[in-house]
Amino acid sequence: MEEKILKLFRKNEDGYLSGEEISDKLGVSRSAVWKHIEKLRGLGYEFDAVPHLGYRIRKKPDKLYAFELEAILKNHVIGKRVLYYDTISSTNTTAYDLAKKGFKEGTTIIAEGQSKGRGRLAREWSSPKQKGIYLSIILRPNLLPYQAPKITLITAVSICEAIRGYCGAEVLIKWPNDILLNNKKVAGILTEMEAEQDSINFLILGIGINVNTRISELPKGASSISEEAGDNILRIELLKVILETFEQNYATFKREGFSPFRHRWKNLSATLGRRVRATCMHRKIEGEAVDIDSDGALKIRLDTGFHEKVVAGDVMLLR
Ligand code: BT5
Repeated sequence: MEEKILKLFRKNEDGYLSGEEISDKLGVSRSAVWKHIEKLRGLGYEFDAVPHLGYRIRKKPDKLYAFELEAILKNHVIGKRVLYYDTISSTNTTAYDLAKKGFKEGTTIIAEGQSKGRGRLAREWSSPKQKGIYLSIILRPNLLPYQAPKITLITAVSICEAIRGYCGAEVLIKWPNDILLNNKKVAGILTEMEAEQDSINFLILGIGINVNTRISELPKGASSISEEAGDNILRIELLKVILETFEQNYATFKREGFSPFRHRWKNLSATLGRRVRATCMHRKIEGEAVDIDSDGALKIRLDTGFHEKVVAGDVMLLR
């Protein structure tokens, strides 16, 4: 019922709606309308209530409520179904459990905060409540397991394109999964999957973005879009743009593979042309990052002149 009331207000953007109109349109009593308005107040909506005119929404809460997102999202697959949580341990863990139960491709788990947000290799992901965007998407791509890293790369491209389009911040990608702004990490991607030897059952795409987070709430070397780009950002609007950009890119990827993204990734790269130290399974490889190949592996030119490819791992930018 609260969602229906919000829908009525959405149709009537600047005007007032009287309790009577709402009760007529929704077929409930005036006192029921009042109770639902109180419930919405509890969710953070602020109303002006003027005698003879009725109610008007003065302010919406800065929340990523599923029903608010669904009302503005133009997607067909990604985020078609959204599960919203105030705080959970990790959206990736919840998404994994739901994927095992058969939830469809595109199902998106969103949380305002995470108590055990994860990075790769069991690292921690700081997830201050209501400051960032923490989400996981269930994907069921028809790929071989070794091709999964490409999903991380097209996601990185999508996040950069969305942030640049939405607020102009010049974010770049540090291979494989970091999004940097002014050389500081503002977002990360965690891709996990359940796979057989020759097929992926499902893949969980986890995305964490520091949007309005203060530097003091983040680990060293991290920052947020608002800290670097100035303004306080409407998280739900940015989230919409990210999901819409990803849906388009994921559809292109399914049709045409990674090749349309390779040059876009290179244009957004903070890695290529830099001297790097890559750590891959305890091995350290140092040299100049010169390219990514058609599978998304990073090509490094060693000081000896030979090249090595790194398929997975961490990269430190040296100069
Ligand atoms: C990542 O790992 O960058 C992947 C982060 C994915 C987070 C999302 S949030 C939604 C979903 N649910 C989850 O539980 N996770 C995903 P990695 O490359 O391993 O980087 C981890 C390192 O980044 C940590 O060891 C810290 O040094 C640093 N870090 C931790 N929290 C950070 C933050 N909020 N912003 C920037 N850096 C952070």
